[in-house]
Amino acid sequence: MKIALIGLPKSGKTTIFNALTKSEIAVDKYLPPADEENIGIVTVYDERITRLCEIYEPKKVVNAIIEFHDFPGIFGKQDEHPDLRLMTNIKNCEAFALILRGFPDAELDSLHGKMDPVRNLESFMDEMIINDMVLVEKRLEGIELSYKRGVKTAAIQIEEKTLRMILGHLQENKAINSLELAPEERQAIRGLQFYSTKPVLVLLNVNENDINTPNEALEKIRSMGYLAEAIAGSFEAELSLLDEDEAKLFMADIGIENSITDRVSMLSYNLMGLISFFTAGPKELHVWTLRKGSNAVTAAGKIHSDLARGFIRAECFNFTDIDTHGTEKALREKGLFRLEGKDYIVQDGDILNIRFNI
Ligand SMILES: Nc1nc2c(ncn2[C@@H]2O[C@H](COP(=O)(O)OP(=O)(O)OP(=O)(O)O)[C@@H](O)[C@H]2O)c(=O)[nH]1
Ligand SMILES: [Mg+2]
Repeated sequence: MKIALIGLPKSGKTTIFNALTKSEIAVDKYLPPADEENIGIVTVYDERITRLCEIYEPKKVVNAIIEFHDFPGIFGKQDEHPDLRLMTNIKNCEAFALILRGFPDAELDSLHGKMDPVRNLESFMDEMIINDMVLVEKRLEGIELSYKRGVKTAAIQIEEKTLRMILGHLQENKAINSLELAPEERQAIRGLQFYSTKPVLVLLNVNENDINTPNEALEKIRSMGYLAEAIAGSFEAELSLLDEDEAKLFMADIGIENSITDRVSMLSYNLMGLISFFTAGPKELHVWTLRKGSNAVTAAGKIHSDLARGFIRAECFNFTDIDTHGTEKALREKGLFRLEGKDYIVQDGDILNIRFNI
């Protein structure tokens, strides 16, 4: 999964990227925006892995990962030419973590505008929506041209209808992700890359002494329907360079239990409606990521397309059962070792063994 860290200039994106990925990329108030995005890969922590390793003693563990892409502050600068390559890279990410400045700094106020997280969020979303509108309008012009040339297939007509509906929605200043689209409409626009289709996690970057005080802006942002959390960016970046025990002491001081990486990973899973399932054996324990509500065939397809194609059934039990009873043998004896068909909805923590035939 790729998550783009984006936001207005100097909101603390790189600081938070450093904290998330234990990197030490230079941050400075006066640095011009970088030319490139920074990329870092983190392992998604799952406490169930330790227990599963005790039970299966696998030779190898394959964890779920998240790729964080830290983009320079290229938004909020309508006067300049946008860097199209960076904008495309942003759209190639599956979700956005939008970093808002929530720490006071008089110099940054005068250089980049007053600290006002709610307004910054609104202007940021406006910019996403305007960019999407431009894209829709360009594509509609292209479709008009095709019509003039006599190309008027059913597919292109569905696309036009869908785009007009999207345009109306955007003109009401609403993000595309709040619009219900039928599968064929979704299919019709799959070639176009929008901003406002992406799920957005809002991270309000505050000073460490503000992390536990009620934050009006954060509450307001949540009431607007966003998944939002306050993060003490600079403090977390310093913590990420300490060893784990030392970091824990400082975290306890301000009442944080989990590392920033674990918290943001968990929020990202919630944001995108993701769950984990496992395949487990003496050779390998593998954590797989799946959209909540997916069936056993979709899960099988995550492992290999052959498993989805030749799916017969899934041998299945949940982590909580093997955690309690210790062995697969005990689960069979207790009747907790299930055989599930194609339509079985995979649950978080399921351990699956796909039977297939091709
Ligand atoms: N006081 C305080 N300063 C911060 C915090 N987070 C970032 N800063 C400072 O804000 C400035 C900008 O931080 P960066 O992380 O480079 O911000 P950015 O969003 O990556 O900046 P661009 O990529 O240039 O848009 C630096 O001087 C940081 O030290 C914070 O939580 N508190
Ligand atoms: Mg940066």
